[in-house]
Amino acid sequence: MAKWILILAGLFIHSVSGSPPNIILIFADDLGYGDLGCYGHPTSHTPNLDMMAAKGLRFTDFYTTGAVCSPSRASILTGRYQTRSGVYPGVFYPSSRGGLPLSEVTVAEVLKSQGYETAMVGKWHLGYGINGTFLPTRQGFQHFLGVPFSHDQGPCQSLTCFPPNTRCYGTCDLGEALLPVFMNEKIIQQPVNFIDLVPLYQEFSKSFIREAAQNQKPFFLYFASHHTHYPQFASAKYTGHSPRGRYGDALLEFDGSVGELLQAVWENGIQNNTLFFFTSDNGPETMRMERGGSSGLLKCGKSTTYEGGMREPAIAYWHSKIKPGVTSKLASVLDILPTFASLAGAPLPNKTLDGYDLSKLLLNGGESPRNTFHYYPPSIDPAKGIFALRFGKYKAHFYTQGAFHSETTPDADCHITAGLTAHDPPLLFDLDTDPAENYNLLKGGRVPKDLEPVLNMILQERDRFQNSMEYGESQTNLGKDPSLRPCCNPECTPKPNCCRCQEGRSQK
Ligand code: CSN
Ligand code: MG
Repeated sequence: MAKWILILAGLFIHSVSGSPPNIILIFADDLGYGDLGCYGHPTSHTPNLDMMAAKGLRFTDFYTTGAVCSPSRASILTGRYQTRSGVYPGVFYPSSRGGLPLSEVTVAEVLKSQGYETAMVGKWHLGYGINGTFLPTRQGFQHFLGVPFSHDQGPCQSLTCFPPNTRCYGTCDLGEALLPVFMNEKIIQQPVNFIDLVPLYQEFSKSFIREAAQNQKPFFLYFASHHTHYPQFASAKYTGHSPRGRYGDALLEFDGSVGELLQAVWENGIQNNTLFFFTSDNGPETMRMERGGSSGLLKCGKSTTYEGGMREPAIAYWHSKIKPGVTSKLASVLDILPTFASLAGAPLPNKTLDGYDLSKLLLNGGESPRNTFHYYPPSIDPAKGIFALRFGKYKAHFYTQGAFHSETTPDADCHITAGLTAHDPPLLFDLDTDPAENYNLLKGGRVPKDLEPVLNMILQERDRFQNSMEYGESQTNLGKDPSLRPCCNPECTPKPNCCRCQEGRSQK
């Protein structure tokens, strides 16, 4: 009798407080601020993301922490700057010894401990290591289907572009390993067949959603797309269908996969209890010219600390919960873990976090607790620290540097020839009136009287932040070991060409 009362009371409390929401976190790769239809691109077709933007909350001032992949991915999963986890400088390679340290607590671990079913699909890029030490399955994801690094980190000949046997666009010579597809910790295909890859991801994602819904288990799906990173590819359904060319086709396939996730949620009747969050890991590779992405009106792109490198499109969509709107409140990938933890009623990890709980901003149109954002370059050097600081509407650049990834547009500040330059006083921009960072408010290093108080606060915040930062040991500098490159036939020779398998069977 007492037992039944307890169970009934438990059910009642559960229904009053609402069950924890399902969360689908969609992360694009190298997709810029200007690449989506809903962010103003004239020839991108992104109807599903545009629908999410129209019916959800679209962010205008959302930042990623890295102008390249691995650091952004470390931050979105841990709620911490990449300096703390040691995911710097640069990115991981297939033969890197390091990875996101297992001592870090990921949002998947936070949600799993609350009873969530957790899965990851797509690009990991947070290390592989000896015997797969750093795979997603070791970081809180119960299921993983995907590639552990970037798809340009395999030799070009492993890329099956469309139509088959066509040369991939550009140079594709980062070749280290034939690209493997992992199911959990096992290689099921090597090299990747790009034409079938996204359909494979979709099947996996849909059955994960269906099973969790049928078992009435809350779930967390981290959908980390390879699109729209170079070299662009798309399955037959999408190839040749975008007026924007090959980049547009890749984007079309990405948007189509978002549409299928939406459809799966609707089909399972869980739309009132499922949050979709979309953003991208870093700005566009403008050096790919018309085959690269676009940062829209923002300055420069990937690998720079200008806005185009780190300000990203972002959309929060939750049918019947989040009111449609646009927010210019500051937000970041750092805020994902605290926000998701709050929505799930999960305790925060016992770690120094750099993110804020944005659940009030999402659900009640409330304020954002964030008023600052700190910009680290890809080549983090503790002696220099942050390159730039966002303070309210102002942005100060203490260092600027162009980059190879931001070549070819007419703005010479973006190019590799624009070497590392220190600015004292900093360059100062008002991003509300000048989001393109065209007009330095401290021209010729002169500080107008009315800007002195702002500049002082900025310098104080910089010092406070730099003094409080605890740098973890660099994980990307632990060296490389070619024997770590994933191979489905571990004993075969000569590598990497002998590493060929299909569904676990070796291919001769
Ligand atoms: S990234 O792109 O993974 O999206 O950051 O595929 O910075 O040396 C970046 N890099 C390979 C890449 C190398 C990538 C680098
Ligand atoms: Mg990237």
